[in-house]
Amino acid sequence: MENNNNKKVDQLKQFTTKDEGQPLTTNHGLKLTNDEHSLTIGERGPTIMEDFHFREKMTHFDHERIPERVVHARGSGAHGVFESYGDASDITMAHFLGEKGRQTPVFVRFSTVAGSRGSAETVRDVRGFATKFYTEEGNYDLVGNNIPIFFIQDAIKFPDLIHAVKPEPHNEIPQAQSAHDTFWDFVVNNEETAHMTMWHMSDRAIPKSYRQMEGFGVNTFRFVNANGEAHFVKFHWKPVQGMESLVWDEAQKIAGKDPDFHRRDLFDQIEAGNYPEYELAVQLIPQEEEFKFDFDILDPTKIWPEELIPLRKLGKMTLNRNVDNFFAETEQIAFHVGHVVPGIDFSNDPLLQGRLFSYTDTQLIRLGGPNFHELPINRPVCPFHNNQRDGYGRMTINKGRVAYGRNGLQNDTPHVVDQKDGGYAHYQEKIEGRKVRARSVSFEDFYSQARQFWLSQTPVEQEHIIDAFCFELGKVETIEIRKAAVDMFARVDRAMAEQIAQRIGVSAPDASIEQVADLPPSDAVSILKNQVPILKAKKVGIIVDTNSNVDDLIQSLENEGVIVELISDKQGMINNREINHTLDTADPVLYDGLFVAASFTDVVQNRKMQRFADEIFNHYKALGYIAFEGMDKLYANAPGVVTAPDEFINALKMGRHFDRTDATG
Ligand code: HDD
Repeated sequence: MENNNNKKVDQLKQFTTKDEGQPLTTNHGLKLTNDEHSLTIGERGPTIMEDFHFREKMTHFDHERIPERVVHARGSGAHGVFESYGDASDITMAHFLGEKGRQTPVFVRFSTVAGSRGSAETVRDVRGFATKFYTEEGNYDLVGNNIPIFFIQDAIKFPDLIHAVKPEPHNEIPQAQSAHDTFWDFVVNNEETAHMTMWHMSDRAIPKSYRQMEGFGVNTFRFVNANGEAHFVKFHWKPVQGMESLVWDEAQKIAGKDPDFHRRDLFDQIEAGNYPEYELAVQLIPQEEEFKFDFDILDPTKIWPEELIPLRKLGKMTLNRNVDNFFAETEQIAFHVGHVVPGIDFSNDPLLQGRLFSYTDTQLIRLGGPNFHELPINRPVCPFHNNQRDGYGRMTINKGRVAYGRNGLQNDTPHVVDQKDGGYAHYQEKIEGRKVRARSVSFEDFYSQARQFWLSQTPVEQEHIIDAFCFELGKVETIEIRKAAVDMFARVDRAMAEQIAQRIGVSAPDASIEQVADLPPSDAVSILKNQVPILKAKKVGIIVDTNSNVDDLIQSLENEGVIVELISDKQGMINNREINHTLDTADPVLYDGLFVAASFTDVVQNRKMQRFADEIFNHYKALGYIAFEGMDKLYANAPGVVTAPDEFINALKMGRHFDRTDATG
C-alpha cells in the first residue's frame, strides 16, 4: 500500500531501485555481455586475473553477511504510522504527542531473543517489540518487549543472562530454547529472576502472532513538560486485535511445520490490508511520589499494577506497509534506547542506564562503523547537522572547511539552540551519593509480585505454567538444579512447586521454605481474563471431497474476514474451487479451526483426516464436521465441537475451548 504524505516513505523512495527490465551492469555501471562464464585462457584453461567482473561479483558475495544481532537476531518488521489521540503537553513536550491527529511515520521490528537469525519463531521466549518513530524532532526509539519486566536488575549481569540462555558453548545445543541446564542454573543462582521466570513459563512466552501480543517499554522513563514538571513513566502497547497465545504442543509442532509462522502472518495480513493496530498508553507517577509504593519504581523486575496506576492512552499505531527489502530495512535498522526527543528522559533504573551504553556499541560491530545513521532506514526525516566526519561508508558530502565547534570561519555554526527552540535539555535531577557497587535494599523483594502474577492467572493458565516448568526443568540434566528450582518457586506457591517436584522426580520443597504473602491479584496480567472474541484474520481449513457442498459456509466465513483454505486428498479443482492444500502439505497446527466435510474411500486418507481432527481437538480449537463416520463417538458433546455449519462460526469466534477434557496442551 502507498502512504500519502509519509515523509519516511518519500525518503526511502530516493534510495529504492527496481532492477526489472534493466541491462545487467557491474557496480560501476559497465554493461556486461556475459554473466555465466569466467574469463579463461581457452575453454578448459585457468581463469585469469583480468576478470574484473568475476572478482567484483565474487567479492561482493563473499562479504554479504554481517554479524547477526547478539540478542534478538530473529526478527521481522513493518512500516506504519502513529496517530496522536490528543494533546499530551500537560505531561510531555514531545511534539509527536502534541496534537490530536498528528501523524508520525514508524517502523517496528518484532523478534525473539535467544535464537539465531534462522531459528524457529514459535519457541518459548520473550518477544522484542521495538518501534522507531521518525518524528519532526528526530528519531525516537521505544525498544520494548512483550513482557513488562526483566530477568535482572542491573545491566552488568546482561552478558551472564544471555550466555546462560544461548546454546551451551561446548556443543552449541539447544537452539532458541531456555529448557537447558545453564539457563536454569542462572535462574536458581539469581533470585531476582523469579518474577520474570513466572511470565516466561506462562502463555505470554508463546504468542499466537506478533499482532496479538502486548508491548512494554519495561524500564522506567521520565516525561517532562514545558514547565519542567516531571513524571516517571512506563510505556505500554495494547493490541487492538486482542491477545492470544499458542498451546505448547502446538508451538513446538509449528516450529517444524512453519518456522516462519510469525513473520508470515505479519507479512500476509499487511499484504491483505488487515493492518495490525496497537494503542500506545502510559502509566504515570509524579516525580514527588517516587517513594510512595511498596516496590521500588526504578526496579525493572517489578510491574506497576494497572489497577493501582491506571493507563492513559496517547495514540494508535497502524502497521500498513511491508518492507521492500528485508536486509536493507529490517536487518539494518538500528535501535537505541538513547534515541529520545525533548520531553522524554531517563530514570536511574540500573538496567536502563546500562542499556544506554550497549545499543550504539553493538551497532558499530554489526553495521561496521559509525555511519549507520546514514543508512536509509535509520535516517531521521528532519535535517541533521554536526561536525562529525568520515568513517567507513560515509555518504554525506559535507561542504566547507569547518568541522569543529567554536569556529569563527562559519559564525560558529552548526550552532546549539535553547530548549525553547527545540534543544534537548536533560532533566536536572539532584543526585548525591557515594560511589558504590551495591544493590538497593528496596530492590530485594524478589517474590511478592511473582506470587501476584500466579494468583492473577485463571486455573487454565496456572496449569500451563506448571506444565511449562515440568517441560523446562524436565530437560535439565543436573538434578541439583531441578531441586533448587523447586525450592526457589515454593516461595511463590508451595502447592505449585509440590506438583512440579513430583513430576520432575525431585523431593518436595523443604518444609522450612516460606511462601511469600499475597498481594491483590492484577487481572490485567492474565491473557484469558482479557480475551476479545474475534473472527477477523482467523484461518480455517475445510476438508472436502468431490461430494462436499460448503459454498455457504465459505461465504459466511469470508464475510467475517476469516481466511478459508480448502484441503483434500489431491490438488486440483473441486466444484469449481481450487484446492489449496492436500492432507500432506497442510497441517492442523496451522489453522484456528477445522471443518470436515469429506469422507474418502481410501482408508489412508481417512486416517490422515482423523489426525487433523484429533490435533484440532487436542489444541482446543473449533471443530466442525458433517460427513466423517466415527467422529461422533470420539467428540460427541465436547465444547466447541459442532455438526452444523452456522454453529461453527460461533465456536471459532469464542477462541480456544479450554473446558474440553482429554485434550493435550
Ligand atoms: Fe536489549 C536488542 C529490548 C535489555 C542490549 N533489546 C534489543 C531488541 C529489543 C530489546 C526489542 C531488538 C531491537 C531490534 O529489533 O533491532 N532489551 C530490550 C528490553 C530490555 C533489554 C525490553 C529490558 C528492559 N538489552 C537489554 C540490556 C542490554 C541490552 C540490559 C545490555 C546492557 N539489546 C541489547 C543490545 C541489542 C539489543 C546488545 C542487540 C542488537 C541491538 O541491540 O541492536 O544492544
